[in-house]
Amino acid sequence: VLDAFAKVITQADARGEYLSAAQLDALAALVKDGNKRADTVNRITSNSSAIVANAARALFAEQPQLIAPGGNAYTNRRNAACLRDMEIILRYVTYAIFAGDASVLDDRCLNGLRETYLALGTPGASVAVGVQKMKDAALALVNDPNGITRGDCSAISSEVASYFDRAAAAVS
Ligand code: PEB
Repeated sequence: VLDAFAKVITQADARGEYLSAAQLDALAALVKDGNKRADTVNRITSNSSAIVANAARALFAEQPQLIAPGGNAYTNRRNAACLRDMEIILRYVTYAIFAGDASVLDDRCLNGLRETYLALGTPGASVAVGVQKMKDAALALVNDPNGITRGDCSAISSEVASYFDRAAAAVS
């Protein structure tokens, strides 16, 4: 598991070089905007249950065959497994946001997930739709101007979006 600092240090060390000016600038920007990152993780974390439940409800409304008899989320056991999977993915996305690096998401959640779903017969494309719905909800929270100092959240928003997109691409 790497964070944004460990990532550039590992890369520089592999070449036996000092950190470059561009790398130092990028890390300084990360520190400067650290409160945006922490607020983002806090907002998503404290709304995680609603994010997961609303995304699953919307997914099942769009793809009712999933919860119809014979569907992949039919029966309480499979429905619970589905909600749990979405919760796990969201949790690793929040770790990646806080670390400023996707490696924790890749290594501990997405690696082998496509193969797992193939083996289970779980439709990965449907999981990806659920992940995209969680992304929309998370971005709405990140960009909600209520109760927070207003600022430019475009960089953190696109970074947040990229982790959800990465998860969706890994299973679809
Ligand atoms: C991945 N998901 C399931 C299983 C595993 C994962 C390993 C099999 C074991 C089990 O049932 O618990 N586990 C999960 C994950 C990590 C992990 C992400 C990362 C660290 O350790 N079914 C649908 C929807 C979708 C879904 C499209 C959006 O119709 C998910 C939710 N995952 C789903 C279902 C099962 C499952 C298992 C229904 C149960 C499948 C079955 O037993 O038939």
